[in-house]
Amino acid sequence: MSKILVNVALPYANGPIHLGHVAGAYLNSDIFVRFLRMHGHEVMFVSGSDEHGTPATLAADRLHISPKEIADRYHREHLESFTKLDIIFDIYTRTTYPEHRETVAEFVLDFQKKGLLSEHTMVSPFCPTDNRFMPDRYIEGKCPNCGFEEARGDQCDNCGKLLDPQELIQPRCVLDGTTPEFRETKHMFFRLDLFQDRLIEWLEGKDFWRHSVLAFTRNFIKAGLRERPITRDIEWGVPVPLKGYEHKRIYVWFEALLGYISGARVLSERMGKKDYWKEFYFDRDVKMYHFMGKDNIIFHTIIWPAMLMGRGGYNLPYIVIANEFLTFNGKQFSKSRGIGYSVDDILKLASKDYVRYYMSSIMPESSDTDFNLDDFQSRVNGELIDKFGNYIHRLTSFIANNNLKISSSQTKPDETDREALEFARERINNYNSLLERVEIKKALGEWLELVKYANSYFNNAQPWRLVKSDIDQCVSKLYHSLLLAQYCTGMLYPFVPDASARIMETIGSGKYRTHGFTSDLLSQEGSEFSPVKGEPPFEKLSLIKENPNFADLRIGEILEAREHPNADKLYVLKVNLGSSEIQLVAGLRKHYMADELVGRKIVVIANLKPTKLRGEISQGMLLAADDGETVSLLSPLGENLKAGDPVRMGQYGFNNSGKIELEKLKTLELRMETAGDKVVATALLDGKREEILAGGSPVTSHRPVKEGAEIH
Ligand code: B3M
Ligand code: ZN
Repeated sequence: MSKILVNVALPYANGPIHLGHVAGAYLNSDIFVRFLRMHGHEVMFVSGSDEHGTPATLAADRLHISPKEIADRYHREHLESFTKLDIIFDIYTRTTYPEHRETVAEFVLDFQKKGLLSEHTMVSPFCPTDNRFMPDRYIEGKCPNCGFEEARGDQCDNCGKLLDPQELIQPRCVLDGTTPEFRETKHMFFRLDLFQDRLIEWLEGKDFWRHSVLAFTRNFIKAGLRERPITRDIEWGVPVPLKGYEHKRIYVWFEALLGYISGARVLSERMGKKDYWKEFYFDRDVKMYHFMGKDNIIFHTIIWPAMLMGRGGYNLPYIVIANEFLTFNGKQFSKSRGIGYSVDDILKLASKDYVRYYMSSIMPESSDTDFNLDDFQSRVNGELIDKFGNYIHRLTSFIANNNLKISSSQTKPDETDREALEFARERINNYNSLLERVEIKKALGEWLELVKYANSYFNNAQPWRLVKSDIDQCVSKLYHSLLLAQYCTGMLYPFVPDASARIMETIGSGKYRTHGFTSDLLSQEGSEFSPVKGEPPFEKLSLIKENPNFADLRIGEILEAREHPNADKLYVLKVNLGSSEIQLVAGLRKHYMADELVGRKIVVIANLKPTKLRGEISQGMLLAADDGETVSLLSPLGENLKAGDPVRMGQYGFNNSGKIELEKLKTLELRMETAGDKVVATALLDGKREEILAGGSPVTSHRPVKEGAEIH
């Protein structure tokens, strides 16, 4: 038993938490922490909101509100989203806390005293339109390294290279498109160059890290470490405690890292043990784990340890664990680009247990992995429910239906039972050593192996026969089946805590009743069972429900638009539906020029019975919003959408392939509604408003229309 510090990257409080974040750092760290606590370790689990920096100001500038409002809103929402997923930190701190400013000031002043800071004049982008210096992130352009067109002034999202805005080819201001001037300004620099040798030496003991993290870090250092500016010409941020820097702020990364320390301090104060955090940072036996997505590696493997070395006396990270990316249809999750699900969106479709289970099973540990609704449904139904849930249900109902009392004192293990216990012991030992190395996916694989084994143990034992022929033998087999159930449930706990607690109640585990999930998995102490008969522990996951209107909504791409020969309000459109092309007649001539239509992605009802409109055949219908003044086509967000992709209404999709009459659609009530900061398309289904979703993201209109606008 030891003290372990688990720090998870502080997400920017600038937009909703999505499944990409969850898979990147938050779910795996929560699983790890639950696992550690199960083994009796004293863990401090820290994360929080990274509130400063241009991610927050950019979001604020776009919405015309203050960065503080953005940060307040998303801090609250993030904490709610994590809580809803049973991701529970000991402290979810904020970088706007006074304790954080104090910590930052202490570090900066100490670095200055030690000669670890130096002042230089640098050239920064200055926007002549706004008459101010622009943060690096406000400048975009072409990446000099990989040619990506939308590289940001601080880093290229495509190849990961850290950049200076001057390095961008054809830089432009993201707010108004102006080409920035580059002007001189003074800044304080951190002497990262002084740490080159010490970092190399420190990394020598780190061969147990994931290869990708270590190799990336070593290459970065090999290229030579340079001093890095740690101040910025902005207003929103942590003040710089140095003379002449009253109007500047600390660079967001430099202070956000210190959020781990200030968060631990805030937690200690809240616990009434002011110096508790020091035990974690100064006691040499404590291991410090860091979790993050792969785009945060360099900050945690180079800058952060250098800062701790510079300050002196602090523990250095024990391990830095960076996951790869979760993708959605092959693209990186991004709420702002409309790719994938936010936590709140996915929880409308599936329970937290199912989300945690599926995300664990596809955790992007060694390569990017793809999130897919159909895979989600089949893993949960096939593994968690059919294999595990059914096992528990068959076992407990059999015992209850036959009124059996199961007691360990009555059991006489035979060869098969000893084999079963040995098999379980091996699985659990593997599971333990995998989770110690934070190998989530493989550890879950060990669980699944044991679940399958338990099923065949139970089937082979045939208790329904023994109950008639040999009751002692029957009870003994059931006892061992319950023991296997207890092992499986205990192993599942870090992944799916809520359901595991319920199932421990169902099997009536005495061990669980006294220890909860805090005792060694293999210990059989207290393993008596009083199972209760109940409902099956899980309900089948059905992500896609039949839409009661039977409308098959799809993404269409307009290939051609020509004027209807016999009607001056109508166009005849040729629309690509992926696997087919159809012709549509649409009354859009008053609202769109033909060339505005061509190439546009739209939402189409693709399964209408064809009709003729003034002599031209129409094989479907497109959706447009009309608020009385503006008519706008619905426009699915997300550049990754392809023609033919299904469009869902909440979790309602289309499973059937029949054609429907126009008449049938009379019941489909569609309307534009406000959701967050957007006006999005919705449908009324089973008495509830459901968002119309393409690729998991809401469908909007490309011209602004008012809330309440009807959709035709
Ligand atoms: N906020 C980056 C991110 O959210 C950054 C992490 C800070 S950890 C100190 O991806
Ligand atoms: Zn690049």
